[in-house]
Amino acid sequence: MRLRILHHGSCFDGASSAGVFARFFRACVAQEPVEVMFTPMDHKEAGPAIPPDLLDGEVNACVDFRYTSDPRLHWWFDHHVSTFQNAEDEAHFRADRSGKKFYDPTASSCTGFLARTVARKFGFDISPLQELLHWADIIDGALFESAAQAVELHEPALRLMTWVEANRDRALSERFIADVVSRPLDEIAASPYVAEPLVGLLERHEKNVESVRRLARFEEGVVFTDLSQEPISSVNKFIVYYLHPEARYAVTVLSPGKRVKVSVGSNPWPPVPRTHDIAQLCQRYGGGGHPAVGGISLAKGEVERARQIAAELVAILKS
Ligand SMILES: [Mn+2]
Repeated sequence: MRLRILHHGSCFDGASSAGVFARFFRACVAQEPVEVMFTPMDHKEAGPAIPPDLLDGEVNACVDFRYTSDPRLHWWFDHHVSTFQNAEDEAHFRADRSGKKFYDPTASSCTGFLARTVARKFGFDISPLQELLHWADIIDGALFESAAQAVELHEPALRLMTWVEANRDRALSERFIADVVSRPLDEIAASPYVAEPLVGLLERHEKNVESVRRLARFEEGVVFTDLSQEPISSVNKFIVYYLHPEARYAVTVLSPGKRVKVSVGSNPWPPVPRTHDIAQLCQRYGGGGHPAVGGISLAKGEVERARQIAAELVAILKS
C-alpha cells in the first residue's frame, strides 16, 4: 500500500517526525508492505496550507505541520500553536473521533510528542529512539545549554540539524529520514552524504556568523538583520543571541532560492523574559510557528514586502 507522509521541510523535527511515523506505521498499523512517499512542506502566506492534490496516498499522514479538514488526511500529529488556519478547521479537529489525530501545543518537539503518543496508544517500542527523542526536544524546543552550544555545533545532532536545514535534495532528505530512526546520530553525521556537504556548510556557517556580525542592528531589545542581499540560503537562528546576548527578540529577512523569509525569534537565554506571542504575530502575515519562534514565507521577489513586514514586527517587539 502507498503511504503519503507530509512533513515540515528543512527541519530536523519535521524529518524526524516523518521517520518516526513511517517506522510506527510499518510496525504497528500496516498489514502489508508499505511504500512510503514523503513530501516536505513550508509555511506560505496565501492559499491552502495543504493543497488537496498532495493527499494522494491510500493513507495520508501529516506530521509537524498544519491541520486540514480534508477527509483524505488520515493521521496527523502537530505541536505548532498556529496549526489551524481557521476556526472551522479547529472545530473539525476537536470533533474528530478517529483516534488518529493528535495535537499538543506544549510539546517541545513533534517527534517526541508523536513517539510518546503512539507508544502509549498503540504499543510502539520507542526504546531504540531515545537519543533521537532527546535531541529533537532540545533542537525544536530550543533547550540548548547556551547560545555557544547552538552556534559552535560540536554535537553530532547539531551538525545534523545544520545539514537538514540547508539540504534541498529530496532524495537525500528521504535517506536522512530513514537513517535518523535507524542509526546512531554520530554515525549519520560521519556518513559521506552528510559529512562531505557539512564541511562547506560549517565554513558557510562561520561566514554567516561574520555576516550577522556586520549586518545585525540591535536596538531596544530587538536585533534586526537584513540578509536578503547576502548569498545565504539558511542561517542558524542562535547566532544573533550569541553576538547580542542582551537581545530579547530577533527579526531576520532572508532570501533563499525560491522564497523570501521573515524569521522571528526570541532569545532562549533572555535578560528579560519574552512577553510577545510570536506565532500570533506571524499569523497576522500568513506565517506561523510557536510562541517563542516563527516565520513568514513570501514568494521570490517580495523582498520589499518582507522588509516592510520585518519593520512592523520590529516596532511591535520593541514595545
Ligand atoms: Mn516541530
